[in-house]
Amino acid sequence: KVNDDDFAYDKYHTLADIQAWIDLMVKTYPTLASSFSVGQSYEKRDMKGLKISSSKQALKSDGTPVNQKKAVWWDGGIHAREWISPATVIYIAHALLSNYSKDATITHLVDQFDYYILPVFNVDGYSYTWTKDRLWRKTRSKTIIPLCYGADPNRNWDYKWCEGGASHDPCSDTYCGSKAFSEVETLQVSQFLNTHKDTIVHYINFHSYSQLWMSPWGYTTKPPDQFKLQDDGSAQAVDALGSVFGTQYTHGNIGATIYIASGNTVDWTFGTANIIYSYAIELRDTGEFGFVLPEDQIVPSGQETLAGELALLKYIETQ
Ligand code: ING
Ligand code: ZN
Repeated sequence: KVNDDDFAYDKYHTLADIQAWIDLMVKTYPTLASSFSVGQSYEKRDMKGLKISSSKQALKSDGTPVNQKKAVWWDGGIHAREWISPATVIYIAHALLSNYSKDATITHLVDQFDYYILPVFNVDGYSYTWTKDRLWRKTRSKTIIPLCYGADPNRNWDYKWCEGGASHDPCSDTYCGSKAFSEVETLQVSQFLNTHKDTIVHYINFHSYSQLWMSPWGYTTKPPDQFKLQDDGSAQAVDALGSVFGTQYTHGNIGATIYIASGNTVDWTFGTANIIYSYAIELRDTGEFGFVLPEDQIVPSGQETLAGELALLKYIETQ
């Protein structure tokens, strides 16, 4: 169903509506869902997340219980104008909740992992795209240039910070910030991840657009030693995704697949937090509509991305 639970999954929503949706999920699925916060943004908005966790014990392949459940992190909306990313994250989160104990694969994967979901990472920028500038990308912090605002939250992380494919110019859309973690949003997400790094094994940073399923590194065109392990998962995901509507995604390491971009999110989650299955996904489309993807593509994007992610989760579970 598309408009289950008093929320239109086929429409784009304001930050206030998305935060109310989190509360609605907690109310509707109290045994599975809870909310959490990673802190407040520069403009004091809550960076509110949804945690999905079943009370069922996770089991190893030999049937014995695991000591600590492994966890997954998804975030959308790190770049404000990429509206399909929060919408897709919301769709797949709701699919896990509404199909638990109905669909065998989803029930199993919800029992095997805990899920930390931040639908809108860049809350200030996202609000700004609704009220002032639909194509805003960065955060909304003040810089040393009076007329230029914000840093790129996907160039602000403390791993090879601002070495290449990033700018020291505060007026640039890829401004890396005044220092690594100058932005309170990236700092707080990194602190949350540090606190949970013993359990989080899989991270997805959702962007749009270009239809790419990528893994580190972004700071270099060279792939890391664990690349085959990571990219075999991407291949599984892209195959399953394409089998839904035939949408073609490309997979590979960021630097060789799109361009070099240092100080990005998943280089840090992999290189510093040691989350091996760290991915950056560029959702629909390939440029026809770009960031302004029509609403009639939200549910199809959700359906195919869900299929891709379920295949990847099954792969990660067996590694
Ligand atoms: N593209 C991404 C960007 O930040 C990317 C590509 C993803 C680079 C992950 C590095 C790591 O430029 C968009 N459209 O934001
Ligand atoms: Zn982006």
